[in-house]
Amino acid sequence: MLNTATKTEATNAHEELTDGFHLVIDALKLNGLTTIYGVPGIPITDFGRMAQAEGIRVISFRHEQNAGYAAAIAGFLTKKPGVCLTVSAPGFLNGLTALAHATTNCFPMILISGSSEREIVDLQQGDYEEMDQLAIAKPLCKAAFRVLHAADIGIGLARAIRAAVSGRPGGVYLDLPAKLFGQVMNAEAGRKSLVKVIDPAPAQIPAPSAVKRALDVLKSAKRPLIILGKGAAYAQADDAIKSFVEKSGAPFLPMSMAKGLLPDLHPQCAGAARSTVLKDADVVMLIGARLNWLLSHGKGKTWGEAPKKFIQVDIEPKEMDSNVEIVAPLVGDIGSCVSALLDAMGGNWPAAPTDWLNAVKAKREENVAKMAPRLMNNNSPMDYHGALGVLRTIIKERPDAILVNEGANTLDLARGVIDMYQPRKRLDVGTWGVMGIGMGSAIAASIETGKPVLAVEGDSAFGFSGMEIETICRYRLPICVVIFNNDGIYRGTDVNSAGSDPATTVFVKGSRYDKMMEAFGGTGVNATSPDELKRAVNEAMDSGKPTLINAVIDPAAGSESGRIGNLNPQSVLRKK
Ligand SMILES: Cc1ncc(C[n+]2csc(CCOP(=O)(O)OP(=O)(O)O)c2C)c(N)n1
Ligand SMILES: [Mg+2]
Repeated sequence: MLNTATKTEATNAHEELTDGFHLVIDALKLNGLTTIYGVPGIPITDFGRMAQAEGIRVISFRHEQNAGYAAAIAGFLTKKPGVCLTVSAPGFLNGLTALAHATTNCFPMILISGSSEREIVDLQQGDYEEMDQLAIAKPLCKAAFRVLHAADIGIGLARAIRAAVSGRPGGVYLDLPAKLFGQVMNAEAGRKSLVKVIDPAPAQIPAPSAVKRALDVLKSAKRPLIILGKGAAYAQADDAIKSFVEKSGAPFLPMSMAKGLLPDLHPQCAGAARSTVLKDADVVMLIGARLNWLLSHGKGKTWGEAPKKFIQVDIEPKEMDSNVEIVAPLVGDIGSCVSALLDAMGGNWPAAPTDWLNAVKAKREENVAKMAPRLMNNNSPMDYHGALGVLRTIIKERPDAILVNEGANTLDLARGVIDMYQPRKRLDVGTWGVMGIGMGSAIAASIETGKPVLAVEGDSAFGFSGMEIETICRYRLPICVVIFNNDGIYRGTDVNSAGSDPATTVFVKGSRYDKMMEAFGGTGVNATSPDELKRAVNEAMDSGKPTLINAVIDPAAGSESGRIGNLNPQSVLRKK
């Protein structure tokens, strides 16, 4: 509904007017976009105030990049575009990394940035925060639009929403020049100009022949494997996916953010036998997962010698054959595809071959048994396994909590150790392995779901968004941040052999990140053993109070680049 109370009096006695500010607000509300993540300033300060006054939740951050990451993950969690709001040039650029991240990860997001005077920008006459933002945004997002007339705000936002969520979701840039906000027009005409987007992400039904082809290949498998990607988690087709996986009887492997779609302790889960199933499977069905670097492009050593057939379920036809031949492409939205597969499987789908299931089970049990004692150590200072063993139990006891996770060792080891039990509860660095998503993701997860959040952060990773702990305290969010403090990036033991400057990967030794939290009125705890860590996290999760725990980790415990050290370039020349 348009808020008529705020409309200016007409010069023409009876005409009721509205303006750009209110049309943007009304257009957002009409489309159910009721949360904005951003940083205020010219030309959007008043817009933020007015939006707040009219019932939109405006979460004000300390840096646009974190607001952007919040919007991106809000899109993943809700299937509605997360909205990030920034000022022009520098604010816009700060938000752009997150927009590109959203696009890369297929999260729907709209970056709305105020921009400077078009006439001055286009003649490059040096306006306040002058920049041709639309041109810069274009290559980094799915679509980019600029609105010049108040009467086009409705259609502009409609285009942005549809572009963000339809087909393969992604980031959209919406450029709103300063002058637009102050433009006035007849209120009734304004009301009529708004567009409520109908069916913004239409179902894309797969062809029955493609469904049959996929099932024929799956049925022919001696060693089938299903890989679930975060596209499958995004789809919110949880029940259908679970039924399909169970009916197929095949082992499944969840990618990082698909963990919990089916519980990690499900008898078919092959998470703890990853290398075995990738090497030995003969038919691999990808559901909302891409054959990018995270899956070694579907070829090479990781995938072993055994010939493989790939089935791929994805909404984007261009994804097929991106790296290897896909013998059964199934193009459509994940929900429709999985339902169609289930229907076409009928009532007597054959069980998966027992020798394969037994082989996977044996490997899984062997790996779990190997890991178990390491997770129970109570060493001080802690190693990763001792600390993660505690957090693993805490998530088991609190399966509806959301886990945010970033770092190198802190990420790779937590992903392997902490089992997830429910869909969309694990939020992490995504396709790029980007550091900095931590506090933005934690804040959005809390705001969007109302659930408690546990953020497990490397000390380096945390530094990218650390100032947002003030935001967490300001909004009193039930977020517990645990910093795995090993004095540096990967390890805290590096030495610079050539001079007095510290090595590039080390930080101040013995830092007390918990004291930062106390500065903003939150709870800070220094934990030096798994027992202390356990007590502190449980207290934080029980109280719901913003808490930061400095978990002291042995600086020698980690390894270079965590699990992906092999991606570091090597030269035949000796390392200096
Ligand atoms: C935006 C960005 N900058 C830099 C990197 C490179 N990088 C990868 S992991 C990492 C930090 C790892 O250290 P930490 O978070 O302390 O985790 P640890 O391995 O020490 O547990 C960095 C800087 C990145 N991935 N993303
Ligand atoms: Mg570290």
